[in-house]
Amino acid sequence: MQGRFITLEGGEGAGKTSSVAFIVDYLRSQSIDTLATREPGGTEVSEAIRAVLLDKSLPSMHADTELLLMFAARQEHLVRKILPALAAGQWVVCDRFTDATYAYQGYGRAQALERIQQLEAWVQGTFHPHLTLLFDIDVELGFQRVRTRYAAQQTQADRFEQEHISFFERVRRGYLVRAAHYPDQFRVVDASQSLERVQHDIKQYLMEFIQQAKAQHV
Ligand code: Z5A
Repeated sequence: MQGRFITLEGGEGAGKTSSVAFIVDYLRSQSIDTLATREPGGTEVSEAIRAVLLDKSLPSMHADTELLLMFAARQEHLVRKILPALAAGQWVVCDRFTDATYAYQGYGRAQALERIQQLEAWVQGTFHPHLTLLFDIDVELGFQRVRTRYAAQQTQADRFEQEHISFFERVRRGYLVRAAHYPDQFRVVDASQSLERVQHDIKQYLMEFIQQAKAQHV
């Protein structure tokens, strides 16, 4: 079977990162060779760019710089890791991808969507995720979860997490607009549910997706 590119998207505390291992385990249980990665990041160079992007001790960055760094990290990630893995027949599960750029830089920071489209076309050509699981959650509930995690892990907010709540409301809306525009790509998961219910829904979507992939392969 050909490789497939699955992305996980959503706002703060939606539970994407918690679900990566579940998804990878499920795909492997179906004998699918699977690779997990994330954005920004995924390669040594892209992780270095991530560190700059999230570093709140740096002076504030121009919105264009942030946008270009996201795509610079993505370029490296695509050519060094994602595309080779897909060419080798692996399925790639990526915690965030270009839909995050539309949601955060486009809707969140009000960067022109046409600009993002231009960069997307430059870096990706016609390459897009085969499936995107959007973890949708009320912004305040997501923040409550993140605050609980800070307390448990004694960590602190990064540069993005310091934004005002209205920023994250715009991000959420942006994701939902994209999900409505691209119904073949997106599956929306109600991330406010218990972890068990969330995993149940993810499994249903994955079963359906694997069946489609197998049917296309025959
Ligand atoms: N960014 C961008 O602006 N543009 C781009 O193009 C890209 C990214 C690619 C880093 O992302 C930042 O980069 C991100 C967007 C920006 N900004 N922020 N903020 P990241 O993915 O590394 O970081 P994150 O999105 O902030 O992760 P997060 O806040 O940790 O969210 P999450 O991964 O969806 O949540 P989680 O860690 O899985 O869960 C949070 C807590 O909730 C944790 O304690 C869990 O145990 C708990 N949890 C999870 N699910 C449940 C359920 N169902 N019930 C109860 N508790 C739960």
